[in-house]
Amino acid sequence: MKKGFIFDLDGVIVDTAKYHFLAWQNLANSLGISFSLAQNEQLKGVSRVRSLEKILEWGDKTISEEEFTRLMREKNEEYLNYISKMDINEILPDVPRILDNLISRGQAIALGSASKNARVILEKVQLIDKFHAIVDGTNVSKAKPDPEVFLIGAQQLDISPEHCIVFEDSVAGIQAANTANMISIGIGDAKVLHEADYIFTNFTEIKEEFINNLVLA
Ligand code: B16
Ligand code: MG
Repeated sequence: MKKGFIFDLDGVIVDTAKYHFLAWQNLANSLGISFSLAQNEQLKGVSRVRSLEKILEWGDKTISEEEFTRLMREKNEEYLNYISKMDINEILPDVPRILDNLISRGQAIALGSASKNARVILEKVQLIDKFHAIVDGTNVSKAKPDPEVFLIGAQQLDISPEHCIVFEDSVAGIQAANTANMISIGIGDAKVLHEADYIFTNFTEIKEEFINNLVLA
């Protein structure tokens, strides 16, 4: 049976959290706010606007609307500078194996990401042609845990939500998939992603038999 497989981007296909960290840390420090790796973890899957709002809350800082817009632009410019140096070596282990396996079985594949930079990242790592639909931060009005991004993905693939499977690394993303009535697969720490239907540390743990069962279910 044809199923819809929807992949998150950051933390699932590539690890861009390290680049977000460098750029957010620079921005926070310029405002006299400290920014830790643990705080960066809390920004995974969170939109750009909400991320800056959270950093300002942590630093107990208020800024004008103009400065907010300027800081967001500068952060994104620095982030894009790191992205411009990405190549296929940054694809997380076994992602191509899973994508190629699904493609060879005629399955439908979509991206469901909060990032407004998703297309440029997929182009840099040369995976853009593997996706039948790309839904990203430029297409949605409601952020995860709202299911909008995955529901639009299902719609674009022309597959009903209950026949879709989502791979996600963030708690908000798992909640979004569950609310959308899709099968949720957490990629990462089982303690953090315990709301997922299935959890794997990374794609190397996902065997062909598991994919078979998802396709045939
Ligand atoms: P951008 P995902 C999310 O991507 C990231 O996890 C999150 O840290 C980031 O703030 C958000 O995209 C927006 O990214 O600034 O590039 O628009 O995990 O949903 O693929
Ligand atoms: Mg993610």
